[in-house]
Amino acid sequence: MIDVFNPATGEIRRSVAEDTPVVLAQKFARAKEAQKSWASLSLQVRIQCIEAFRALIEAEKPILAKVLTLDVGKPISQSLSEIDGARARAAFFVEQAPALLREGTIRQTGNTREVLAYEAHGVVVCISAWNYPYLVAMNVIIPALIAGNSVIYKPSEFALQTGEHIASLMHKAGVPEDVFVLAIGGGSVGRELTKLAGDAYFFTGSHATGVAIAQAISSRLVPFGLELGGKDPAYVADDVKNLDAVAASVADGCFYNSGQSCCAIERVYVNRAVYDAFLPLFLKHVRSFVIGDPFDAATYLGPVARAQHLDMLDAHVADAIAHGGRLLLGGARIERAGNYFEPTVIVDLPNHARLMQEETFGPVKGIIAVDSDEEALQKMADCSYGLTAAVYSQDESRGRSILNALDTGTGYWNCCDRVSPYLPWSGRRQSGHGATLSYLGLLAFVRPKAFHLRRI
Ligand code: TXE
Repeated sequence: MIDVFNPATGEIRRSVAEDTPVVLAQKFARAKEAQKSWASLSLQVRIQCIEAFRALIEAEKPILAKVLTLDVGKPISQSLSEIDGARARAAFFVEQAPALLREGTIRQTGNTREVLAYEAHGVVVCISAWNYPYLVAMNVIIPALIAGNSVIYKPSEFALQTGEHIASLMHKAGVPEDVFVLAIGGGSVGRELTKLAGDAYFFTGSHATGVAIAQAISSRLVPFGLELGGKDPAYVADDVKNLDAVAASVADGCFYNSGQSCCAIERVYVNRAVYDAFLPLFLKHVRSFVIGDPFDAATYLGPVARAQHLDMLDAHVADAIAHGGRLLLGGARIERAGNYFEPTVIVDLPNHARLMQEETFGPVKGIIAVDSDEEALQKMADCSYGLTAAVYSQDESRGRSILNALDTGTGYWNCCDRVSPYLPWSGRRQSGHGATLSYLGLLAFVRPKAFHLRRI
């Protein structure tokens, strides 16, 4: 059994039985069988189901947002925004699929026609996460279904009711129950899914679990995608003009969703020439964030989703201070029901402190002053993750020269913490393997088939 909590109150909402290995094997067998008929439908019919799913999400948005906030403690305004974002991602794949997946003659040479076609993998296993349950799921399940795969979808145990809603709306939209199958449970159910003969695996979660999944399936040589953590840096150069606007952007990038975003700004470097002016502006914006009941429309900072996460936040604060860090704001749990932690800002800490190296994934941030772009680059690169990096500067070439030198899948100039379905979303080093979104994120769910057709 797994207990489902309300992160804002700490109360248990319900206890849910996890799928047993036998149940999972039966679900898998049904998905394998059903995939053949799903793939034999026309692309247009599959797209129509996704369009119907999008319409249902819009129609049921208020209740879906309420459940999302109940599941993970996300402020209701951010839950509504996430659902809108999920619809936009699905719309991207609907728009792009017909042209991208169409069979085509690549070349006619002599009397031989060279043709490229795409085929579905078969059964795609999607093991998903709790921080953006809709967005993270859409990256995988929408392109997988459009491409003709069946999907076994295991939502995070911390976003279970949201996962149940996604499944029920998908079935209501016309995707057969055996084509989109919900697997219920936590890590042990995820582990069990890696033992089944999935034809492709797509995972979002921690680096450690991503490695465990890749190792578990590696002997089967099936394609897999891993969207893991990040330790995303932001650098404020000495030539920025509107320092207050930059401070507001960096503060939002740090604390949106209580910092529980893989592309949240995790660490901040500020050129010493503007450091003394930046800090009070940054603190002003952080202090303006409303902390409270996630169902209050004014709330910007709710609880963190998982109670055990508070221990890690405490540990990162303690380590930073033990290394000489100076606490400017917050630093402790908030004395109230639920998993609340004060928005916390620590300065004067070394770059090797845990807060500047390990994924904190919460409302605790470190800021370090640097004397040059070279020092900023050196400190930003000193990390085992490679998801995103941001540079704030008036000069695009100055920003690009730093971003080009950093080994990350995404670079931001004068912005941060944003994902576009039109651009690939990829992590390097400990941040992941493969790409979702963009045309790459659609082709990840098919296999190419080359035909050499000669008329004789
Ligand atoms: O991840 P887990 P959690 C990072 C972030 C966060 C940390 C832990 O730093 O603090 O990961 O989050 C399933 N085989 N990100 O605990 O444990 C599990 O049931 C197969 C960043 O959520 O990796 C859940 O469905 N599956 C990330 C999913 O894996 C297993 C978003 C993720 O769980 C499994 C989320 C196993 N051995 C967390 N163990 C991002 N990129 O945004 C667990 N699972």
